[in-house]
Amino acid sequence: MLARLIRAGSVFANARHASTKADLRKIFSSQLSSMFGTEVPEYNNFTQIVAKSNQDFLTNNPSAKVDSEHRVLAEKHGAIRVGTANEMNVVTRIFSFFGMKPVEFYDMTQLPKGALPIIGTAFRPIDSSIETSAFRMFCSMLHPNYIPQEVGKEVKGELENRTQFSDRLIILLNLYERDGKLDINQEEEFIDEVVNAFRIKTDRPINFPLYRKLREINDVFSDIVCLGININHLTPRTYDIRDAQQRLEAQGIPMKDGGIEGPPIRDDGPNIQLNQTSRKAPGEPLYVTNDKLSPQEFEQLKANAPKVDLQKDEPVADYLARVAEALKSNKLVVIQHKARFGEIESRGTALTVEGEALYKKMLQEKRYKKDFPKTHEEMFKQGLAYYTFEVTEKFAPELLRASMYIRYELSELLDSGYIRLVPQTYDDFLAASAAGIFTSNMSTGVAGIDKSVSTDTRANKDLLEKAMGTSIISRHDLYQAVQAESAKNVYAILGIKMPHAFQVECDRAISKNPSRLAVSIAGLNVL
Ligand code: OOG
Ligand code: NI
Repeated sequence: MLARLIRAGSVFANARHASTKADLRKIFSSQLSSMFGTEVPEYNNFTQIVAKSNQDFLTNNPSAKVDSEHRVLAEKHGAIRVGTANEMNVVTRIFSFFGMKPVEFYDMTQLPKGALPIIGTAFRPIDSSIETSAFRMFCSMLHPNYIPQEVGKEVKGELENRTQFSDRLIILLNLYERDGKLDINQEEEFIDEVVNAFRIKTDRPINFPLYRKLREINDVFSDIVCLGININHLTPRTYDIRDAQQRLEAQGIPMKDGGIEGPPIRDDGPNIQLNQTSRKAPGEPLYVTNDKLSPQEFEQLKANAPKVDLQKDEPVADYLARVAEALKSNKLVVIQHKARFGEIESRGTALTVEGEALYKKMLQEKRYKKDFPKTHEEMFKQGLAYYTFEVTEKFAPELLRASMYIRYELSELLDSGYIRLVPQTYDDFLAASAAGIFTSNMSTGVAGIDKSVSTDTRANKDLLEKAMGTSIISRHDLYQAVQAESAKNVYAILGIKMPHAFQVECDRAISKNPSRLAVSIAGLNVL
């Protein structure tokens, strides 16, 4: 309802032409939130607690040196899991409508701990419209190699025959790709169709024998195959993730084991990259059956179906055996499916390739907190993190005079106070954290994936790119291009020339900027 008011009121009403990508993302994100809040009622309480933490942070830290308020308070990411290359292809095209492009490859099959049968990427804005709406979507695809042979035929049959997208959605998508836009009514309709496609499909009985085999291997597996595409979390961004976590716990919300994922949080220096944690999935009712029930039979049986609850720390095989037992005397049983949860995150500064290497090394040597540079100036001068630059109020006639003879380095301009640093926010994800989040709701005693069928990361990335019909963008190319453009810009504003080698370096970074290169999908220019 709220989303409809927003649409009717501000954004759409004034838009004579197709809306901007940022507008579309705002609407999409807000409609997904209301849908998710209706399906997972705990989510509303969860987001209110997080919002209060953010408000109090802003009251206590009015000059907080993080992203602008509108960005942090409105920002969210979602996650979906798809079952086939075809589905991956369609979601890639859907996200492109919202100006969200695949950035970075996350290979969960190759993780040393808690490997999962999935490979993924994150769809996000790759141009400056990220400042207006940074909505992102982590999307993972089931890796076909890991479908166990004994259920191979059944799983493939299930996946190939299912329809996750309505005919209307596909028609509108084709129309958009043909014309490069939709009209306002079609945009609205398209967003409704996409939100519907991302609802959980718990309104029909699930085939228990298949569900059982898959869940015993891994919950992610049974979720993808048996429940279809669904938003499994929608993560608000926090200013202070530890404060938000404490408040959630104080309200009796059970948080995941293993604490906050990502780099250790520092009180005496800028935080880097990404920190995340999540609540344990509340578990939602799922109807299972061994039979083929007609819709009428299903409706009749629903009211009296017994519920079999998962006990604390109960091995999944035992739990599912109890369900199988209950199914001997009942055609329909309600079980607990633990997939959807609540996550929170806080975002720090993006590190360069060198910065990431140094961070990793120091982390291994257990001296990151002590020894990693603690100011933005140092991080910048050592080339460890990405920045943009702003010209300060300092008056520059002497700079202009001297610049006839001297070409100033960026660090000299910084030292003399002509420019200031603005850290670039880390807009991506971390594979190890993603795995930590993925596994946090895993049942006790799952079998894990069969490593003997694994292929290397390059082959896995190729597989995902082929499915998507487009290549995955490197996060470093994006951050580097943004930094280089900003550097050129401050020299232009100050009216001075760049050192030659630095100019060449900047031009090279800018020419590699993927947001300027058309990403081609199915032969069409969709940027
Ligand atoms: C989790 C996907 C990873 C994150 O924030 O790292 C993710 C999942 O699908 O369970 O969203
Ligand atoms: Ni997430």
